[in-house]
Parts: sequence; C-alpha cells; structure tokens
Amino acid sequence: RPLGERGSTLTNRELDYYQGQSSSSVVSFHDEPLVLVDERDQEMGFLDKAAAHSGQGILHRAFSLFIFNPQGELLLQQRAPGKRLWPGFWSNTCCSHPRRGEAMETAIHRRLAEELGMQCELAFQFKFQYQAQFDAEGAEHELCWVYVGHSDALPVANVNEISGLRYVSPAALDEEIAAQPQSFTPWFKIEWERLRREYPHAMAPPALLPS
Ligand code: DMA
Ligand code: MN
Repeated sequence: RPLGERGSTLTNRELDYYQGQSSSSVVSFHDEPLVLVDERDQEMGFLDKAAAHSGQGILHRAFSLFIFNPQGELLLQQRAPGKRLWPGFWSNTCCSHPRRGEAMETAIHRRLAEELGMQCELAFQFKFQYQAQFDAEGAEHELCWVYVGHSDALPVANVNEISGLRYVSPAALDEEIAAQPQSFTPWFKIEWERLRREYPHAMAPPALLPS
C-alpha cells in the first residue's frame, strides 16, 4: 500500500511496517515558552518548558488529542525512550503545549503533523486540570484541552517522540487499563474515563469520513 493512501483496513501489523518510513526531525525543545495559566485558564505569564515541568510543576496550558479510525478504535502512541517525562508509557494519540503567542487551534494541528505526519479535523470536548508527579524532579501540572478526531490516514511516527503506535478498541482498552494501569500515562487514564462516560457520541465513527 503506497504511503499516503487512505487505509480504512489498516492493521496494527501494517502500522508497524510503515514505521520504517518514520521521520526524525527534532520537534520538542526544553526552552519552548509555554503559557502559564490560573485555575480558570486565564493567562498568567510564560515560562520555558523545562522550568514549567520541574519540581511539582507550574500550571500551564496543554492539549491531548484522541484520533479514532473508522472501526472506532483509538490510535495509541508509546512515548519514546528519550522523553523526559513518562518515557515508554502508552498514551493517547498526541499531546503537547501551545507556545507563547500560538493559538490552540494552530498548536494542535502543528503537533499532529510534527509527531504523526497527520492532518485531521479535531473537535474540542472539554478541559480539566491535573497534577501528576513523575519523579522527585519532574511533574505535569496542566490545564489540558481535550480534542477528538476521526481519520483513516496512515500515521507516520516521529521517532524522537514515539516508539510505537497501535489501534485498540474501547472495550479492549478498558480491560488493559484495569489490568496494567502502570503502562499508561496519568492524564490519558483520566481523559479516557471521562470520554467514555460523558462523550461516547464523540468517539463513535461518523457515518461518512470527511474526504
Ligand atoms: C505534554 O505532552 C502534554 C500533555 C497533555 C501531557 P508531551 O510531554 O508529549 O509534550 P512535549 O513533547 O511537547 O513536551
Ligand atoms: Mn506539560
């Protein structure tokens, strides 16, 4: 199957095969200026990424993307070994932060292209605040906006960010999280539970995919 062809029958085996085509451009930087916010998501200032994630973390604006294929399966990513926080953990399709002066709408599409080589319409669902400690020196502390998209496009992983990709059905994912909670990132488990409970219609595949 040529790269770029829409693959509604894409299997996890094909997904692995095509990762041979992965990109390796550097897309994350410790000195990216992130947006600090208060509990109501009002901008409070700016701080570089390393400082915003050190110690217990300083509340900043972030996003999490969930992309489903036409079978209603979620595309999961495994975080690359070089990630400072939660390397090797399985997580939602894509996560990152808008930078100083960057609109959220711009940031989500930028990062999806940088990490997965994908373009996809994304629908905002909800935002929430959480703090999660990774180790003594680092944590996430975010006001995170959650988006859902539907696509059968072939993802091509950026190897600096992603070490594995796979599709999983919602029911199988529920079981896996219950059996192996330590394999998944903390924000992903919170977001997944809420999407399952409150946003089932958003996860269901649309009758016709936009072309
Ligand atoms: C940060 O994700 C955002 C969330 C929601 C945890 P990340 O660590 O993958 O982002 P980046 O690589 O930009 O630091
Ligand atoms: Mn963060």
